Amino acid sequence: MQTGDPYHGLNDLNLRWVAEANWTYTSDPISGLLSEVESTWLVFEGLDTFATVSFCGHHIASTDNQFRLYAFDISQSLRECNGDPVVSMDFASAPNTVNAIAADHSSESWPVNINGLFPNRWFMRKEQSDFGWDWGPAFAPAGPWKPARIVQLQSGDIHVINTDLDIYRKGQINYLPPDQEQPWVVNASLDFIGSLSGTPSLVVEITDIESGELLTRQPSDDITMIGNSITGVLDLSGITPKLWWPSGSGSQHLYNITITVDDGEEEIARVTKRTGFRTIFLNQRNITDSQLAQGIAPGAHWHFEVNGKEFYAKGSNLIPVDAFWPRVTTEKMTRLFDAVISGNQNMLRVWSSGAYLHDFIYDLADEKGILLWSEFQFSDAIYPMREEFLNNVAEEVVYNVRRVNHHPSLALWAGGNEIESLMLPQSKELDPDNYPRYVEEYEKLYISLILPLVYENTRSISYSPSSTTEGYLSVNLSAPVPMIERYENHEAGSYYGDTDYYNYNTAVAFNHSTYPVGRFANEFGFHSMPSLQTWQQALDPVDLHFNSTVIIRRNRHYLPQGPDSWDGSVRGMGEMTLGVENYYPVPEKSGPVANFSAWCHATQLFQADFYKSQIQFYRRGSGMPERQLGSLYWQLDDIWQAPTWAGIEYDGRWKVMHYVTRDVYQPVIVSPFWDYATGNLEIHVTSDLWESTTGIVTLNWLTLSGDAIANNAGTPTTLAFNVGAINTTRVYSTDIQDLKIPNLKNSILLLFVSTQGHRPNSQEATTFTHENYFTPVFPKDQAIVDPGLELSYNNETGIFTVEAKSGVSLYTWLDYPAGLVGYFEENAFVLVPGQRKQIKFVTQLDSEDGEWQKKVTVRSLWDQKVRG
Ligand code: BMA
Repeated sequence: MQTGDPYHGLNDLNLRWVAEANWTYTSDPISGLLSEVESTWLVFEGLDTFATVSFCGHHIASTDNQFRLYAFDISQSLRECNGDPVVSMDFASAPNTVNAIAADHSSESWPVNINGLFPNRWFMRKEQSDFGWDWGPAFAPAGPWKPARIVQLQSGDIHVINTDLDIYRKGQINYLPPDQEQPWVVNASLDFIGSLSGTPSLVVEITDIESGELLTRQPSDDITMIGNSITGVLDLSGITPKLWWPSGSGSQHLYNITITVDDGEEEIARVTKRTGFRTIFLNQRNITDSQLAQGIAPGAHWHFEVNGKEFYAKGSNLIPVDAFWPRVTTEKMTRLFDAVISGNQNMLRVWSSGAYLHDFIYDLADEKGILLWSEFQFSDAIYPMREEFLNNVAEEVVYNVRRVNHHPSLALWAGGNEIESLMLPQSKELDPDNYPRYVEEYEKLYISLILPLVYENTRSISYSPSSTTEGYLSVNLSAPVPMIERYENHEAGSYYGDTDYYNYNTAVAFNHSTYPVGRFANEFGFHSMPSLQTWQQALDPVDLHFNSTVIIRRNRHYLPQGPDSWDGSVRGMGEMTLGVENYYPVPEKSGPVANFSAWCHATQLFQADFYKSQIQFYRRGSGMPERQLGSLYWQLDDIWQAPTWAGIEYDGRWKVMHYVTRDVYQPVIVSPFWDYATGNLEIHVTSDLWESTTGIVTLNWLTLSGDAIANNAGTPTTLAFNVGAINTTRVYSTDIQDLKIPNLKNSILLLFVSTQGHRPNSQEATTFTHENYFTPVFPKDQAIVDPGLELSYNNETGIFTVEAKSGVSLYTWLDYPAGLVGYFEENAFVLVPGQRKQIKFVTQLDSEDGEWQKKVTVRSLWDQKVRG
């Protein structure tokens, strides 16, 4: 990376002048435009954000919303233009513009808004993290961020600028479970520019992409025209398309739907959208009596159902993959989504406030079977209530709901990030007198305004006003506030809504009683350092030490309140350090870079163990009274090279965490639950298969030299179990003190589960296995020995073999050099003497010299500990 690259060193701070300047973009002179047309249009799919557009020197319009499509009639300007016209776009500095708006609307202020590095982000409809977030830089880019085009139309021509394809079960209503016995309905709606004359007809043709067969071709006999939209509805009674399923529960069957519009004389519009048939429903209904009788705690559900089937949502939160969207290529997204799929994830929460994702990203998710819980771009702030602001939001909501509605990967619309769960409680605490006003404003924006806009434009997608809520009490679409949120109306012993949990007191990280018990975990996590290789992309060698100024300033947790206050970042560095010191041997390498690398890795060990502990806990909840049905950790990916919550570093390299979450997101897992205060140890098998299965858990106690502990320390060596569909069973419970372990520090329990079953929607019997382990002391207290690790590579088979010659290898870690991106099929594992582990590397991007295999290294906890 060049030192001038915006991602180098402290450039995001040094380049603030770029964000504070105004920028003009101009086109080349445009030749070839026709003069004999009825109308000429300038169509912008995305202008970021405060733009003034001119054409041939004529002012055309000013815009103020990054997330809208704008179409301007420039017919008059073209007629008056001499020569080839030029399109010019003046972008005003977003930081300066919002400061001016804030000053102008000085009466509008709120007690809780969280600033980025630039203040006042809530006054703009622009990616909120562009002003800095606790994982990202503050570049506040400006410019056309999506394609633009000129459209010329003859009389009677139309040009489609947006399509809303809604596929649902007949009678489906957003907040009620769809009836899977009903036929599918296709509602196809086209938004256009130009003028439609005559009596239009609309035909829908559905083709199976895999077989190429035509499923149906039908004219709609139910056509409506409202403004510049034409809508046709079709009932697919008698037609049974193959269903689309998320990854892990079936195939991703896709269809092309072509909509043609005819004006009575000729075809005037044709649009093809690739889509799929599925229902996806967020069930927030009350727990029924029969569910209570099954042992589910009272309250309300909070889980997803696909095609009428309850399933366990496994995944993470997606943040913008780059501060500059043009760098977000199909190749980069394919690598990331491949890592999601191989990470055993089926759902991503597309966090706001980033940007509404491009269609090509939804397309990839459609292909791979990744459900995308999508959100409107509001986050950790209270937003203005001025009418023009709300009108602007309404346009943005309608455009984006319609634009992405045909994607089967679309799973949910949520109003924004942490507004109800964080902003409302905080404003109540800080300004109790005005709390009713904040609630009213919350409801006005996210419920009275946005909810009906969602429901009017899609019947297939559920809506929740905020990412984390306690669910709703009632829905009444004719009421001024159509959804009454539950807020604090709780009954003791009942569970409602989804959970969001962060705890930076690392002393309690492995105390399960500190984790939230709820129906669905939509955010939880802890930050760690990226690897040395990733740091080297962005930092000068002199800055490669743990608390270097550059690293501290690239640590935005806690978010600096302005570019000169870094106390929070120092605190964030301290939290990572304590996470290591509390539980792991502290690295003491003699070389400064080796020591730095070992420290970075150690922070990743803590992060990975913390996520593992929580994911096991949440998944176990599927068989507990809370009937917990989802785990989406914070966060999947990185926007740049920095200490963050990500499991995948900026260029695609996996941290320890992504390997570990991949492991505990397998369909059937065995996991230990240790209450270190009481000594209680429980072993559970958790399965998210849709059928009950039986199997065996094997327990094997060893010393850290790899010798068997006599009588298996008093535990059985095998345990038979039966686990229900999407459920958990406790297979063993004991007190550590009752076990016969000569030296707790020198012991490890290896767990292995094996069961036969079927993946959802599959006839094929599959053997599911999972390995796990438990040690009765934390790693820093373990009497670890040198495992004598040996690594070899076979050129012909492309397989690495790892062996531990002299002891148990904990956190065995294969590391690959800079210059390529990919992942080992297994990593961060336990290896016992005598075991030979054979591992392949999946190459995703190789810009290396082809000799990288020789530079692969292996290390374990032992190497973290010893000098060297
Ligand atoms: C939550 C998220 C993000 C944030 C993360 C880490 O608040 O919704 O806004 O980046 O935690 O602090």
